[in-house]
Amino acid sequence: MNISEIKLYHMQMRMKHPFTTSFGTEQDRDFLLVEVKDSSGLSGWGEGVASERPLYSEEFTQQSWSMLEQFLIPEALKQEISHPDDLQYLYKPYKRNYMAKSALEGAVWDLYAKQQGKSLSTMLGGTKKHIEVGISLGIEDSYEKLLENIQGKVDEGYKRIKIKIKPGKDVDVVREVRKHFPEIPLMVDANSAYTLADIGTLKALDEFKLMMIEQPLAAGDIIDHAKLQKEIKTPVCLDESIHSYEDARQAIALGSCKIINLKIGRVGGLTESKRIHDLCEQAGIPLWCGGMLESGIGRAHNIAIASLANFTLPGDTASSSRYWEKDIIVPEVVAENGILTVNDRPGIGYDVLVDEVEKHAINKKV
Ligand code: OSB
Ligand code: MG
Repeated sequence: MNISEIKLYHMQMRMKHPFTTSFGTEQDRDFLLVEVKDSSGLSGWGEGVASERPLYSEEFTQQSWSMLEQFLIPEALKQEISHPDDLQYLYKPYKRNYMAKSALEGAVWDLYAKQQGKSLSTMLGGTKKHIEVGISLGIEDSYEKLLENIQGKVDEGYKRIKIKIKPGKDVDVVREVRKHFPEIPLMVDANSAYTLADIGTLKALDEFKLMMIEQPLAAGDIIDHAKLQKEIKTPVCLDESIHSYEDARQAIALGSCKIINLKIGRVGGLTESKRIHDLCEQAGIPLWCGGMLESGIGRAHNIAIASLANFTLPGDTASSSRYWEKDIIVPEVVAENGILTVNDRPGIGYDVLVDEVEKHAINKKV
């Protein structure tokens, strides 16, 4: 593959609304972009989805920057890469740092697809032309605000509603939501806020016909989740416990979950995402594509991976306008009645607004 230059951008973009989970509130999104160029003038783009602080996982933006600057970019420029899959082998000696690896790998995948004149979805083996999307709603101080948020998103046509929960904001909140919305496809995400000592609370959630409960127990845990899944009817979905094909294989073998939320950044890139997809397809474990409050660039990658057949549940890849006044791609991502159309233009299929990228970049490196 012809790669002539790799550029790194440290971005800061303010979201329209603050987003609160069990681990904190975020409104100023701090993330990375990687641009990989070839000598013919084509550019591939990838997004580094770590946050400013290591609250969701151990990774954070400045760490991803260092990882890319010191190790991953020099490695990619030193070796001849014939296919984006090669990066997995190149990066294997460097432990974890999946979001940093994924940022560069995603840019290389986009460039590779553009060089072949094919869409990223096609290059990854995607078959769906339309994907269903849901929405993830943060914790609110009042029921009124949460119910209003849900009503708005139901009216927009989102295919399922996910609400964040934390100890003290769980069973009563879900009961209130179900009182007003008895039939909507509903799920909860705890972002690892509970332990097995809270089994009573988690069991109490069983009565609300939830599609699933996402990551109730500790990040990385698959042992206690397996115990929990045996005690509750609601399917457990793992997010922060799955960082690789091996994690997914072990979780499935132990019965730790019935569903997996796949995030490209969390598992180190599209090549690993595809392996996990194929494993889950064979094991009968449905997937959906999670989100990390991405800009349009990360969002475009999410849409491409979600076009694979075993992404059978609505994902968190909502419209650009849910997050941003103005996204950094055109056209913006628009879910119509909860359905996204998979782009068939080359690569990620959206044009990056480089002026907008420059406007929000607080640091750059060539
Ligand atoms: O746990 O899925 C999560 C956002 C940031 C970090 C973790 C999570 C989330 C979301 C929002 O739920 C998903 C999105 O809309 O991008
Ligand atoms: Mg989650």
